[in-house]
Amino acid sequence: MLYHLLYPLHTTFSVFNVFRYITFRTIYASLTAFFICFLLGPWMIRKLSMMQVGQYIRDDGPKSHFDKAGTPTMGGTLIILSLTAAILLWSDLTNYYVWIVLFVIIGYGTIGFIDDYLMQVKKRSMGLTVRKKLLLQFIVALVTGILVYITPDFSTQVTIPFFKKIQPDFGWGYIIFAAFVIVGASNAVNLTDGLDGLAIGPVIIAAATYMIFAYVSGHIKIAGYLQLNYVAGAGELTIFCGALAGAGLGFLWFNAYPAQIFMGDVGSLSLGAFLGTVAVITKQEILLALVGGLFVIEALSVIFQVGFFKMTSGKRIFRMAPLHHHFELKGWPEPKVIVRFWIIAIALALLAMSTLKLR
Ligand code: 57M
Repeated sequence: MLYHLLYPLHTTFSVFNVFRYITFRTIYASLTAFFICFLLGPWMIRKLSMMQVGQYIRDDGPKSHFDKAGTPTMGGTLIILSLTAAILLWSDLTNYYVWIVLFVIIGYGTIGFIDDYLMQVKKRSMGLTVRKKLLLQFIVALVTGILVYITPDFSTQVTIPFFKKIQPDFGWGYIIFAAFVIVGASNAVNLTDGLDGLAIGPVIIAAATYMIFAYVSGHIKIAGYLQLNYVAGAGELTIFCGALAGAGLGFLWFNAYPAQIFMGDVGSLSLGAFLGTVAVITKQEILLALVGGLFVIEALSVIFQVGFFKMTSGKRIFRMAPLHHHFELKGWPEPKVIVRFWIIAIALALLAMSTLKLR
């Protein structure tokens, strides 16, 4: 809105020219989202506590989690609110991709909200059934895939990291591929969200990384120079990624160990889906496995553990899956697991960024 209200004034006051720049608007969107989250956080925590929206803790998990019972959850609503407000203020609302990403966040936020809400109503640690949750996730993801596919000039070729000459064209199959990227990312972030700040830290790191990729792929000259797919309009997602990083930092303030609030499925499902969608639009779909490598490691630990558990009728590879529980049960203090996992996430994001040159 600020962009639409203030930029036209640049013909009279040249200072408003600054609103034209994506970089300027990204910084302010990020600060706006941060401050909304930071300032509303205490109010939200009080409100959720008053409404008794507290976490139920499974009794088969690590014992160190038992005293987390009652921590207010559904803090993801605050992230979504601050992110949306920052986007409405600072981005170009005529941009089609901005609306696609908003649709994804609100769609997945609603699925997560229903899940969290049912958990509260049923007063136990399970909300929607896995099957229903997956079905809803696929419906929103397929609609998103179609919306992207029908965008004029959107390429259905898939970028393979480190190999610029190999770009398989998926044709209409791209819709299904995009849906898998979005659903996979959403669930991987959800599985990671099991220790204080463990999910939001790598989400901030991934958002900051895609902020660079969105800028580059939406800039015809830089994309050409780096021999990346140019996606007209994708530059506006730089602002979105910056706002997510800002909102994430604001949330981390309260979610840092020992957490005063959890994000809930409303947060984890929507943030994961956000990353998947941005990866699709910026044409860095497969690179997400590296940018969000920590989420992939956590998801793989569950796949292997559950597979092995079923095949061997009860034997385990890890002490407990997802992987963060394994290290907790080995005796690592929670903050140590969290910070070490963040370090891995940063290293993987740097590796992913090197593909800008190493191709
Ligand atoms: C949800 N939810 C957290 C919080 C957060 C297939 C199976 C591996 C699935 C998996 C699962 O259900 N994962 C998804 C994980 C929960 O956090 C809530 O959920 C939201 C995210 N969706 O925002 O609202 C708990 O995590 C802790 N937490 C924090 N700080 C945070 O900032 O400490 C969360 C956020 C919270 C809190 O304790 O209550 C969760 O872990 O439940 N299932 C599992 O993860 C279970 N694993 C399992 O059963 N593994 C088995 C294999 C054979 C399937 C095994 O390895 O033996 C574990 N989860 C728990 N206890 N809680 C096992 C035991």
